[in-house]
Amino acid sequence: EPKTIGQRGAFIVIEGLDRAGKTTQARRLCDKLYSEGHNIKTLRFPDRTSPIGKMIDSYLQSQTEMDDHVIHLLFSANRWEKAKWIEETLQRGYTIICDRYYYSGMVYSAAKHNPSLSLDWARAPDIGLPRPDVVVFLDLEPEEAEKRGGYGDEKYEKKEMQQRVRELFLGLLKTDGHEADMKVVNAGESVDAVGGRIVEKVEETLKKVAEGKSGVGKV
Ligand code: 2DT
Repeated sequence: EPKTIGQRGAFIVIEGLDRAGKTTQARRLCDKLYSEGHNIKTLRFPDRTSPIGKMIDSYLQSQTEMDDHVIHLLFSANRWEKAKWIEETLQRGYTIICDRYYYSGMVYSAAKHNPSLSLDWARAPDIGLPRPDVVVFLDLEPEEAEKRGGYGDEKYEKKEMQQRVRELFLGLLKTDGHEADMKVVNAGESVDAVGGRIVEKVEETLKKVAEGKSGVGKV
């Protein structure tokens, strides 16, 4: 019998740097929770399938140029397209495992050093989105990422950019927003070890949600 009947699901976000293993770990977590009887849905941002997602994809592949603010707002709009679905799906008892969310939105845009695009400016359009119950940040040193075969060809996959993104992610932990609640996991270890750490963080959260101690909040 599914564990989640009559109870809302948990909203779990996996964040991190390129090459940190987010996609692999999200899939593993999905399999594990599913085998334990949870109802699961997965999600990833950017969701490149919608019309806005296709514009984002074209930008990331350097086929379209866009002002930094414009692409930022498209990434945010791409989340708003899914906001209602996220809320309804959680209420229906599904736990959602989401690969990237607005934390990536804030830090990748702020990492561009555009003087009119601060971290605060970057956060604003995401205010009001469903707030995750837990965010696991997979941290990886850029040197380690390079050892894993280097970066791909997309827009942000350059060493200096990744370095700034990492500093900004780690900086979020020291702010007074709830971004500071991210759980950091060292992604430099083996797939199994990292997976085990993620499960620890997630189980704590599932317990809180089951006990009604984690409200469905807003960003
Ligand atoms: P993937 O490689 O995970 O598909 O990400 N990004 C992502 C942003 O700049 N802003 C956002 O809001 C999100 C969700 C991170 C593609 C790239 O898009 C970046 C890497």
